[in-house]
Amino acid sequence: MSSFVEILPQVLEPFKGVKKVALEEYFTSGHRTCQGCESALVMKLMIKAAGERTIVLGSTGCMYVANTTYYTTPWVVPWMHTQLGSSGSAALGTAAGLKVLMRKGKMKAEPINVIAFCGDGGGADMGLSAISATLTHRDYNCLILLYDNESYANTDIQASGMTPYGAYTTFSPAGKVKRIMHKRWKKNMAGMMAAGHPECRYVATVCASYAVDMMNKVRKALSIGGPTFIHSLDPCPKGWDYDPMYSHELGEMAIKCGIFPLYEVEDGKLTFYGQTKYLVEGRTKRKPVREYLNRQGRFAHFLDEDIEYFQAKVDEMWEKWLLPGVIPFTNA
Ligand SMILES: Cc1ncc(C[n+]2csc(CCOP(=O)(O)OP(=O)(O)O)c2C)c(N)n1
Ligand code: SF4
Ligand SMILES: [Mg+2]
Repeated sequence: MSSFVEILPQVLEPFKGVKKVALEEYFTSGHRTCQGCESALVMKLMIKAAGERTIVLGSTGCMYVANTTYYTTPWVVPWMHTQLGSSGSAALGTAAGLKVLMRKGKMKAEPINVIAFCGDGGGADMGLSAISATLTHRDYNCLILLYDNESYANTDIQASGMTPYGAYTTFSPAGKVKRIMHKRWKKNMAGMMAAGHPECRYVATVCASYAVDMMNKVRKALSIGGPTFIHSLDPCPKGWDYDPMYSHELGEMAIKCGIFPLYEVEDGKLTFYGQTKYLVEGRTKRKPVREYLNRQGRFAHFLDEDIEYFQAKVDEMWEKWLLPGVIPFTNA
């Protein structure tokens, strides 16, 4: 009989306030992301939350290319690039590989976090099937973090399945004949992962504008173990076309307008948190989406009717969905 003892995930207690956040940095200088890049902040906070016993894998995109330009890297932990659609496979394969090496006594048996990140193009479009498959394998401890800058940013801002309705991208430029080129409502990625993967014990949405909350969701996902999934909304000055100093504020506005609800689903139980919880409980009111859209050049071509359409769709998410912003069904 094997004497191998199953390695349980390390329990990472939540940071109790900003003053208690770890000081160590594992994503440091040496990258070339744009000024104000929120996705780079997500990387920094994600690995700060996870700590040094972590392997990071990442699919092609800004967080690969701009972070590991020839012979430089900001990563202080082991890091590997994986193909654009492969964050799910890389996460599962690495977690499985570690497990086998430990079982065979070829490396010290200890909890090691495995995090694979992907962009919205790589994760919500191209790599969706691999992520879905990974979330069905309960025996392997890995976290998939989708950083959503709402375009294929690295190749110069093409529309993805996560690009908001009407946004200007290089694939959907506003023209004289057609003002709105991109008419799809954004995919509901976290809701889809939570609703469709009974073996996945934890799904959360985060925004780095609420940094401590964001880090604590990463810590919780890693502590729960098994395959877990986090979706982060990341303002991108280049693709969204605004002054880089407003990244933080735009993240907050996306939440306060109700465009991106913050929630977690743990073992099938849904909890709204942060500003979204206040909205759900009626303690605050949703800000008009106009205030958010008008701050970004990618919506500069919007007329009043476009803003009204956008507002009506967000209202629908809140007023008609079975669970506000999460489950897009209505009771018959
Ligand atoms: C299979 C494949 N198709 C296309 C590309 C070209 N490519 C490299 S990065 C990228 C954009 C990825 O977008 P996303 O995943 O959203 O990450 P972001 O660049 O926005 O950070 C594309 C299309 C590629 N590397 N591999
Ligand atoms: S294009 Fe956007 S996501 Fe890419 S490095 Fe610049 S700010 Fe970050
Ligand atoms: Mg992207």
